[in-house]
Amino acid sequence: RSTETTAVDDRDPLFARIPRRDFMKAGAAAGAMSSLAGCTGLLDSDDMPAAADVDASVPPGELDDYYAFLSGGHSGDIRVYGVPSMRQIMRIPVFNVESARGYGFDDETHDMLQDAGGYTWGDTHHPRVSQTDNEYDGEWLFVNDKANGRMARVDLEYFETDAIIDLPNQQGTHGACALMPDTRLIFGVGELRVPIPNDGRDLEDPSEYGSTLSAMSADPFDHEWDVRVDCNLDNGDSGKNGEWFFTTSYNSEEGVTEAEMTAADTDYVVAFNIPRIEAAVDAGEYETINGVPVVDGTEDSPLNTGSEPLVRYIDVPTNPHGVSVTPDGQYAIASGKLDPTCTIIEIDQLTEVDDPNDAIVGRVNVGNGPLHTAYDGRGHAYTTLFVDSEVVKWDIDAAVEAEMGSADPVIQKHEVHYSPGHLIAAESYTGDPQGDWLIVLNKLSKDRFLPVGPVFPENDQLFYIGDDDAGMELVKDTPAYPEPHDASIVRADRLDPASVYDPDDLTLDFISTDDEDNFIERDGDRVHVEMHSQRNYFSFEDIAVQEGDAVTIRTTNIEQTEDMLHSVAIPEYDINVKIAPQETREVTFTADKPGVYWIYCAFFCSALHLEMRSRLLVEPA
Ligand code: CUK
Ligand code: CUA
Ligand code: CA
Repeated sequence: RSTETTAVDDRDPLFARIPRRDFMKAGAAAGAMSSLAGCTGLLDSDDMPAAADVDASVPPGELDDYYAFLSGGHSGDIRVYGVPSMRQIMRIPVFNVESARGYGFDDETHDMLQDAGGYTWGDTHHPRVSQTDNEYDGEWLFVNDKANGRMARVDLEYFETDAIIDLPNQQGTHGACALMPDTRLIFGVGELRVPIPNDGRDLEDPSEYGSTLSAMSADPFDHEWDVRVDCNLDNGDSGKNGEWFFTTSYNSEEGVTEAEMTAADTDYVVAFNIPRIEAAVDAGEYETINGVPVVDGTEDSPLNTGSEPLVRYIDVPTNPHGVSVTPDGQYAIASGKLDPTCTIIEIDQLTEVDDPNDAIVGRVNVGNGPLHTAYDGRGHAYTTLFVDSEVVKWDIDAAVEAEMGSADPVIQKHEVHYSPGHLIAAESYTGDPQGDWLIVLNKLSKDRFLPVGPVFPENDQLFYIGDDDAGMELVKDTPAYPEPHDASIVRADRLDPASVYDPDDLTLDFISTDDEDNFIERDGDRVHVEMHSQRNYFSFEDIAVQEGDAVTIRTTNIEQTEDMLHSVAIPEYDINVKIAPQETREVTFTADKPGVYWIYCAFFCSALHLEMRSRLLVEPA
């Protein structure tokens, strides 16, 4: 393996580590993407650099080619990595409170978390970036909360969570994905069957439980409607032309115990006909539950009869897990989990056939415990094998042509360390995967890192997959704090993050250095402070209040220099409000403890950072 980096001067900086080729993807990076749309399936790996020529080290001072957004699992956040370096660049708190980013501390983010249920944690699994015309547009990231039945939106201009929807008819939002090609709707997929509404009725009657697919608009981020089904729903992915949304179901039995949920030989891929469902909503064919229109998509629903059923139930081997749609939109591929096969469903057939099982056009034997499948845009699928601790590369067309259950389409198996869940290839969820990098999210790391006690990190393994002759090549191990489930890998030039705030994007007015902007005002027992900060002061040396006052402190960081952050930290009042350049935030608290409290800045901002402070004086009542 060459560790040398090729000279970068005459190359597109985005592909600094990939030698130039007469390379359609490089042309795409230069803006020719639209004219190439649809032909990328014709690429073979001769257009990609050989494995031996690729260097994933990314030397100091150089930038990565891709962003990877990994879910944090029950940490409740999103992690931002650079690929191929696998350096963790940032974390975005979503359902968790995070002091270093002031998230959950200032009034706006605190109220957002309170309005979304007031929980202190969530369980993020599926971070999906918005797309336009089946390409990432870099605007939004959406992610689920499997713990509390919620969906969140992250603004990728500021890399911060700006909206959370609590889904009242759903417990355990697992799958999450936008409707392609244009992110017109966002779907949260309800995993845990519960009574709907879950208000104490039918506790002991699981046959009355159900789950929902919930649809939200992207911007504004609003809950639009639900579809109710009897079975559970698990992972989800969208077709590419706005018609079908797919989820797996492992509990078609409507069971409660593990034995009941694994009793049947088959479960479902559930295919939702989105235009039909929307027509039903428009026609008023729904019941309003918890303020949300809920359409009946159960198997016995009157809406599921006739030539265009709302929801189609496709039988697949018992307890499937992942489902993902091929980049060309032709197939939905479901992974068997308890069955060693992946089932290939031809999407266009779903509107042709009477029996939805007739849309199954292939079944490939990949190995033990298949969970998730990713794509390289060259006609290959890559499936994780949880039980075998392997990734298997196989040929999609060959699998459609082969006999059902054949292992012949398998091209290569590569061991991973250990027990992989998701895997994700660069831009695999779009119509045009890049075909160079693949990250495998391993649940166990065992012996791969220095021991750190009984809680082990996970292991995110980077593979180079651009060289079909050399095959998949393991490039590096990366320890991960528990626990990423899925990721989206997005070409860096598709994002355009802000480096300072635009005050017009914020709800609070900017507080300048003008005297009239800066004041301490009392109204009864309410004290309102407006101040600004910059290196190395806050507007007021002292803020004097009475014990019991309700105090609001609004602060603008007037710095125009990027990367020059301050915060408003108040010891023993549990407050740390981050203020980035040109940002205005406020915090409200009750001054219930008399004494002297040094308001300080928690970001090390200058040589006089420690001196950057003011006194909060709370006079006893
Ligand atoms: S995931 Cu949520 S259980 Cu396989 Cu898509 Cu890990
Ligand atoms: Cu501002 Cu330290
Ligand atoms: Ca089952």
